[in-house]
Amino acid sequence: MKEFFPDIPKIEYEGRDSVNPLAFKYYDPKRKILGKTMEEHLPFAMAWWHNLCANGVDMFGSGTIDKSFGVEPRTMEHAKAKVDAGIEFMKKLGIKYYCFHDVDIVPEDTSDINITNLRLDEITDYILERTEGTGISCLWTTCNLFGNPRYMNGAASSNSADVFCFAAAQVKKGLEMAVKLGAKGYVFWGGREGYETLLNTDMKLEEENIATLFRMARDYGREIGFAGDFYIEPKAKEPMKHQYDFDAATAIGFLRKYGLDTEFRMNIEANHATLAGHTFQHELRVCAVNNMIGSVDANQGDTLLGWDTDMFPSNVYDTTMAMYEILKAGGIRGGFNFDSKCRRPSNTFEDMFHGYIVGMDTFALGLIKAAELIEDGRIDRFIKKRYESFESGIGQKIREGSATLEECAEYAAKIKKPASPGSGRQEYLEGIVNSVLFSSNS
Ligand code: XLS
Ligand code: CA
Ligand code: CA
Repeated sequence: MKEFFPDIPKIEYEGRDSVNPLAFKYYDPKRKILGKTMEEHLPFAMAWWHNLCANGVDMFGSGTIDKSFGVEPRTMEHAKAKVDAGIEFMKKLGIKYYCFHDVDIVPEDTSDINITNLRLDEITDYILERTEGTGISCLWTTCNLFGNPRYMNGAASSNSADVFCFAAAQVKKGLEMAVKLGAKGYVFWGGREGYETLLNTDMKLEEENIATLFRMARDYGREIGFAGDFYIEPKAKEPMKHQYDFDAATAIGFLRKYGLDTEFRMNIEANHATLAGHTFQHELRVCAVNNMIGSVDANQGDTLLGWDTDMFPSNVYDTTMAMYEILKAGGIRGGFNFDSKCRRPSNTFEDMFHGYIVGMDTFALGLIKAAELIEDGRIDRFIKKRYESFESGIGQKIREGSATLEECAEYAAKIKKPASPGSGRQEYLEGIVNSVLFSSNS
């Protein structure tokens, strides 16, 4: 078998003092944290699209890295070379999962969907054959319902019923591939499900049609034996000016309205939180309190830029607070898919390894620090004390839902003036986070 990355060895854990660029400093797969190994806490996944397809092209310039893998692009031979390169890449990093859109794994035949589907059958057979015995499998599948010009007005939210049917056909195939590859989930990201102007938009119909596609997918998926989770991946904007799945709270409200909240969860992407004006932690907390944590698209945005930069995560503060939410919610159901790409000038295969190394290490360090914060206990104790007025007396009755408006008013009249609710102590708490982050325990 041809080696695609001959200069890259297997990436091993060497510890925080290592200066070897091709080694993990924090990700030690077998190390136990709060009773589970790091690899159990952090099921990492490779994103087919960024890693094996994207070549650095942007709106102002052409590609900077060659991803032909030595064969003619947009052929089945190329599709297979990508499978082989991807498996070598995952093995070298110890990554057990991958995620893809339908047209990441084969070239789409834009004049006949039947030809595309035959290609998908062929490539998924090949993926199964090549991953057999490797321990590598599919985290989730999804469909590209945004790239082809037919989706210019949306997919499920298109004004055209023909286009809706094409989206449905792709989702059907996407679910069949999820079952065939044993995927844990199926993702809906509504790239074009939004609008540019309300002057031409029937928002009510568009939203109803999106819910209809979700319902069809759930019914068909369950019928063919798909036992995994359906995920919605919220994103506020880009490519559309406004996207219907704006953020986690909006998407959860949407699912509840249409009775889909028991089988759908969220796939939270850090960079999309930034675009919605939220933190990654905020989006995860919204999911946690609604029992909706599904999977994570691991990346980071640049707060100085207003678009989706899909950078490899390197900000330990953010991953610590994200892992804090995930640990407190009982862990991740899906995994951590690196929906991340190297910056355009980082244009070698070695840079792709550096991207994954920094991303995996940043989540590993975030996990270590989040566990330390939980074990430290000061934040939890502070929050418990802060709300203690709801543990007895009138507060307890309010909490249990048995107090009336009159009772609360009578209580207020009796005490005449409330005592101070107490300091929020934000600076003290931020200091605790810093002292844990920069302790030398890791
Ligand atoms: C784009 C999205 C996309 C989804 C899958 O911004 O992140 O890549 O993860 O369609
Ligand atoms: Ca994503
Ligand atoms: Ca993104």
